[in-house]
Order: sequence, then structure tokens, then C-alpha cells
Amino acid sequence: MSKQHRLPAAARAPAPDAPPADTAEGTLAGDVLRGLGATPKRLSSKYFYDARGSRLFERIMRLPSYYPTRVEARLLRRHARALLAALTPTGAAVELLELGSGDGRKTLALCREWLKVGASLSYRPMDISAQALERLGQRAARQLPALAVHPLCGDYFRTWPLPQARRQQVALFLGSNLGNFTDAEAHRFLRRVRAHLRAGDSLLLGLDLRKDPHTVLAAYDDPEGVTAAFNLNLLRRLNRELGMDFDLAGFRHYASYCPLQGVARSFLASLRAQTVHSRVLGESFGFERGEVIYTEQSQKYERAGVDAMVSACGFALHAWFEDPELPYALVVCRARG
Ligand code: AVJ
Repeated sequence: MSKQHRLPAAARAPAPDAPPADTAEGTLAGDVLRGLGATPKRLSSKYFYDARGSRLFERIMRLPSYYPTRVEARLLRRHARALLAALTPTGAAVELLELGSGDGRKTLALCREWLKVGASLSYRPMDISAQALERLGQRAARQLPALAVHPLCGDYFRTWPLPQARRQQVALFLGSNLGNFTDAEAHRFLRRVRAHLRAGDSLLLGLDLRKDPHTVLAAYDDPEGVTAAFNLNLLRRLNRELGMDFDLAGFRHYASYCPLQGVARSFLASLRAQTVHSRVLGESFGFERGEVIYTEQSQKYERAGVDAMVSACGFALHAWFEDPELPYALVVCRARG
């Protein structure tokens, strides 16, 4: 059935002079149209990171309850040299590709340690945020002028640089960002990374592990309310970019953690029955009182599962560095032949 038949034309028509929105899969308009039309409603966490959302995420990373950032930084510091040896067993020159580098703070600290022990290093941070790459470039020039930095802005699978002869590629995917994917998406992602690498190249994953459920839940439900503001910011973004009329006071952040599946989930719960309209989509969405929008999942892993996952995607699990106090792992994966 064509879209026009579902609602009277008058209810869906955008302003007469507005071009129809691009609603292809993977566009904000298309993903919101389908996500809010589905049961249960859902929105992709990849849309959290507009300028305001990125700033809120930086605040999350400094929250006492949000342990992953601190634990990962501690592991990178503690094991910097062992990581270099595990990632580059032949001691070849390294092209370090960081997928979603953000401002690259943790990685620059790692580069500093690697340069100290004489590694030949070129660093290619890749991110969709030009702003973040700009800040990274400035930070690098200030703190590590000896490091060759070549930022790449855009979708990393499209901008992936061709391997240089005699340089080993080492891909970094840190921050437990893999955890935002479903299992199927994570497999697809890892296979795509593997397809860009040559046999013997490496991938370093930072992955949050299963632990006391209270600790995990607290990381996604801070008393300061920063995670709530981060989650609600998604609605603010839709108001701005899709001409929607979400009342932010009509929704509340709800976080859960299921220790059986090892997955933290975030939702926005509608505090009353309400209808929200999008000018750009020419579409209305009804909410029951208590109805939720599922906005994010953060998978917590265990070693056997990670081993099976990377092995199914063309890698071998080569080394595993785990924090003794708060379970979190740096996983060295080697691209198999
Ligand atoms: C950046 C995806 C790793 O899932 O822990 C933090 C994002 N969401 N608090 C995570 C996030 C809510 C974060 N990742």
C-alpha cells in the first residue's frame, strides 16, 4: 500500500514549498519515520551525537558512576607497551586507524607511550564530526608535535585508506562502542573491518564486560541526570531537524540492565497519552501513557562470546587485557589469512 493511502493527504502534506524529505534507510528522516511507526517504538542511538549530544556525552565520561571511560584509559596506560607488542609482533611501522576517534584524548596518550619506545607511527583518526577532528588536530600539535596525524572526516568504511606497503594497519575501536550494535550489526561491522585489513593486520577493541548489575545500571542512571539529558536530547534534535513538537517534559529517561543477557537498555517513557507531529515528515505519532521509545542498548560481553564473535568474522583473538577491579577488556584481534 502506498504511503498516501494510510492517512488523509491533508494530514501528511508538508508545507507546499518544502521539498519532500529523503526517507531512505539510514537517513534521520527515514529512520525516525520507521522507528516511531514501529511497535515497540525505537530510535537509533547513533543520532545522539549532534553538537549538544556530543558535549553531554563528554560530561557522561566524567561522571563518577560512568566507569567505562576511566577503566579503559587505565588499561591503555598500564598496558601500552604490551599492547604495541601484541598488535605489531613484527615491529613494522604502524598506520593507526581509529574508528570514531572523537577528540582522541586516550589515543594520543597511547601514541606518546609508543613513540617513547621508538615505534614508527602514523595516526589516522576517523570521525563523522569535523569539529572533534579539528580539536584532536590542535591537541596533537600541542602535545605531540612529533606525531604524524592525518584526520579523515566521514563514514569510516568509505574513507578507509588503502594500505601502504611495509606499514601494518592497526584499527582501534574503543569505548565499548561495539556494544551499541545488535549481535547481527556487530558481526557485520567486524566483517567489514576485516575486509579492509590484510592478513596479519590487527584490531584493538575496548569492550565493557559483565559485572555486578548495580554497577552497570548506575552507569546509565546517574543521580546528576546527565544521561537523562543526553537521552532526551534526541527529542530536542528531532524537534529542530524534523520540525517535531515533542514536549520534553512529557517524557522521562528509563534505564534497565538485564544480567541474563548482559545488556543495558535506555528508553524514553511517555508520561501521558499524547500525539507528536513532524512538519518535515508530514506525519503524526501517537503515544499511550507509559509507552516507551527504545533508544539505546549497551552490550556487556564475556570472553567466550567475544572469542566466538571475532573468530566468526575472520579474526583470531590474540591477546586479552582485563582490569582486575572493574571488568573491562582490551582485546587484540589478528586478521587471519
Ligand atoms: C559510547 C556507546 C559506549 O553505551 O556506554 C553512555 C554511550 N550512553 N551513557 C555506552 C552512552 C549512555 C556509550 N557508548
